[in-house]
Amino acid sequence: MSAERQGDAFENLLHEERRFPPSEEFAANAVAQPSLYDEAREQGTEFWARQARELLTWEKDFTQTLDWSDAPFAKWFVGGTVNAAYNALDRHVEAGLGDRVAIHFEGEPGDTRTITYAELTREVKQAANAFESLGVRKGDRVAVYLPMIPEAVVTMLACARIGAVHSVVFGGFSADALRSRIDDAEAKLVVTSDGTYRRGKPSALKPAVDGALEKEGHTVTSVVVVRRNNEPVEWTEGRDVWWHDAVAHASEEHTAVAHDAEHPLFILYTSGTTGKPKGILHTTGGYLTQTAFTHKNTFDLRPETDVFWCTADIGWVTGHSYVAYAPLVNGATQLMYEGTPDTPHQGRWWELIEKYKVSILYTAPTAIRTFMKWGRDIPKKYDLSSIRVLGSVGEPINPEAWMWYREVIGGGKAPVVDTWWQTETGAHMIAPMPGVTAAKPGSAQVAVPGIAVDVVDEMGESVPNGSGGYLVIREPWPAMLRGIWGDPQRFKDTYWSRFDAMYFAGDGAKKDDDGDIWLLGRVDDVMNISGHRLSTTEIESALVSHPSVAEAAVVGASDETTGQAVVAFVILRGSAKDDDDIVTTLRNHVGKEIGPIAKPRNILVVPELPKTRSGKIMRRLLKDVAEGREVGDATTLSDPTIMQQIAASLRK
Ligand code: 6R9
Repeated sequence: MSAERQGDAFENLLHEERRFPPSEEFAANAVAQPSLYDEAREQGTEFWARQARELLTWEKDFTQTLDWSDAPFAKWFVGGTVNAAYNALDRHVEAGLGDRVAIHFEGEPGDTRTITYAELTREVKQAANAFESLGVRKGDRVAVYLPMIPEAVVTMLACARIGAVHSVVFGGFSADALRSRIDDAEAKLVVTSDGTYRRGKPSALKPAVDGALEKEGHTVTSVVVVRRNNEPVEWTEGRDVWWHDAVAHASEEHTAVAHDAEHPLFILYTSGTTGKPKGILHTTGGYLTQTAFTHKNTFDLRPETDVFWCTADIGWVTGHSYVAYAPLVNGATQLMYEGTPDTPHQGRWWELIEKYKVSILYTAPTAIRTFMKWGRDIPKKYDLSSIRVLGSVGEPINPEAWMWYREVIGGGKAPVVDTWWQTETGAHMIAPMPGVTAAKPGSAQVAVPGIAVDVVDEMGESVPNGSGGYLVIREPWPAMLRGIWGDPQRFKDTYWSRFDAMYFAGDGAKKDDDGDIWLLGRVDDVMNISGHRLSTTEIESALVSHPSVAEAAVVGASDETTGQAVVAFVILRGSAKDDDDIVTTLRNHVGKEIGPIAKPRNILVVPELPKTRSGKIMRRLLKDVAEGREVGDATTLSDPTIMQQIAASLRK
């Protein structure tokens, strides 16, 4: 869909009249004051140099803030050396904060662990020693396939400590998806667990790792396995080692060597418009600076007293930036929860907030809409008065959900900060500052201080207030991706070729009459399901890989709960039978190929697909069908009667 068309659909949002300025008290004491914007404007990149020195402890100071001579490949904080794990851990212990709780962990079955900074530091040092004794060296890649348990954070920080590059693969992805990511990054080590708990039952992870490594030709030499749910697992002697053998017995002494500011920190795969996922590469100094800066300012962080809870899984970028890194770099206390929001009951999250006195909650609109569906009576049963700030991320938050969030969870007074950013941007890029910005329900509003975002038209010209177009970023930023792993050309083509000297985000956006930014969703073929990015092509490839399917087209249709839902149109092979079974079979097939999150909500069997003369599937027409609208202009189809044929077949 073009940005213009999307803009029309969201026209009503621009007439949002409600404003929620911060209370006087909040504004007066806020971490981020209006002067932050002035400083950022006046100081240019030096603003970031100041933040880098203030927020991080450098072993060697940098000599140049930004080297953009090889654009779009940026180098930030040139000449500086820094260790991410030292910044997240050791320095807090050295400063006498060793007894502060770093992580309150709550398992789905209700088991708990309280881990102080001193304890977390010790465990990360042990893990670093264990990984090194398994042959992991600086620059090696480590695949992480773990549930939301503390060992996930320990593993990521242990890699960072050594200078090994972690590649976290979401635990919901299949063995095949894991294997392709292991192969692309040529990972040496995999860290996993026997499994986790899901909806009150043990759920396995290790079998997917075994499946991924079944076929020869991979680069993995060891698999470290955390015991979590005590389910029996298959064991490959010589390759598999238990975490409690390898890590718990390792030495507690480990010196963090500082790495170059541009040393790779991690790779995180995300969906692109083609089937092959992109390995987004982040490096150390700039990433840590901007994640720490935004965590502190967007959320008005008080590390001494706040309890921060970001509900994202570490398999997504939000779980990297705002679980594994920023909260620890800022010395905060955070909650980590393993399970689902409705186990054992639909009030679990609110019970946790009451129990741990969570003061900052950061979650996704899809979760908020689910809670709305369950009803406000459930959260009303709990004491949520500890909540000070509410964050939203992952997709546009509709004004109804925004209002509900503020009223029901935030007691009608906690500021809601809607944060726009991407795997590629590493950290918040557009977000109100809770003590400065008068909030508007549904809008992410303004660029983070020091960040240059704009909305432009087809020609790359900045659009006036009241108009829509494409979201771009005009200046390099510290946490920007440094490339796509192993594919510099794709990096240039995907982000830097649509407009001259601007980063193309792939999102449509509008500026309202005040110049505030409203995000309108993706303009490419990437879908956003419950805040998770999936590419249409990836799911189409999975469908077509089934012997019954001749052709497939996938669209993201708007869905009240998940934002978008996967709707698939398939043409069956002559021999296949069109019945209920085939739909179930294909849904499960996609689940197996990619992961349960990618299972289509609907699969519609059709006789033909709408294609242009050049053979490109016109997904916007299918989207009209999927969303129950009258079908738009179909004149460029090679066969303009196709849409009637499809409609007729669906009425059958
Ligand atoms: C952090 C994250 C990125 C895509 C992005 C956009 C959508 C994220 C949003 C939002 C509207 C927000 N998105 N936050 N849209 N308002 N506050 O989600 O990263 O998984 O890479 O997804 O998500 O479409 O382009 P990632």
